[in-house]
Amino acid sequence: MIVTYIGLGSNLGDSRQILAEAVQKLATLGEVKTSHLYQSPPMGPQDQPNYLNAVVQLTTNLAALSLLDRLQAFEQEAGRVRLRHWGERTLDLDLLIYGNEQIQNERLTVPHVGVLERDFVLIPLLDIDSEIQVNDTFLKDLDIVKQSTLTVLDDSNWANI
Ligand code: A4P
Ligand code: MG
Repeated sequence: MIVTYIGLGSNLGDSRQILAEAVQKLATLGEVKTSHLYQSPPMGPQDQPNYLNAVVQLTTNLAALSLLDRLQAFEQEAGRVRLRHWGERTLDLDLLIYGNEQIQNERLTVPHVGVLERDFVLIPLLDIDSEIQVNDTFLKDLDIVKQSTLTVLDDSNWANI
């Protein structure tokens, strides 16, 4: 079994519902743990709504590319349309971390390029594992974590799992 982390984001449609459904779909692939749910200002074009973001820890025996296939299928099922780079979307599922593996091929870069730079990824990752490291860096020690612009939306069991 491999411990993986998936980043969830949405800023179109009923984002809260869309993310809760995504967690339930991820739970069909293995054991899941969820972060809190956050609201974050958009990275990229500013003329788009705020995002809801969360991270799920998924322990699974799926191979990385098979997992990516499932994530992309879940995005499509959520009616994903991709309008522009870093632009609005109903559901974005990014494979952030796959065990300790470094993966580099035409479909997949893992750890995900944004992990160390995005507070909306780092803060929820730290909810799940406060000692988590990527490339020998303790995520809790990064400056961006201390200057976060995120708002926690809910401390309860938002994904209903
Ligand atoms: N791909 C490569 N590596 C990975 C990986 N680790 N996980 C490839 C998932 N996919 C990976 O993905 C394009 C291709 O990346 C896929 O075909 C896959 O083979 P995509 O989902 O179509 O596009 P994308 O990369 O998600 O879009 P884009 O526009 O590059 O954006 P990002 O980097 O995902 O960022 N602001 C806030 N506050 N919160 C957000 O969640 N998200 C974005 C999107 C922008 N601003 C945001 C947020
Ligand atoms: Mg993506």
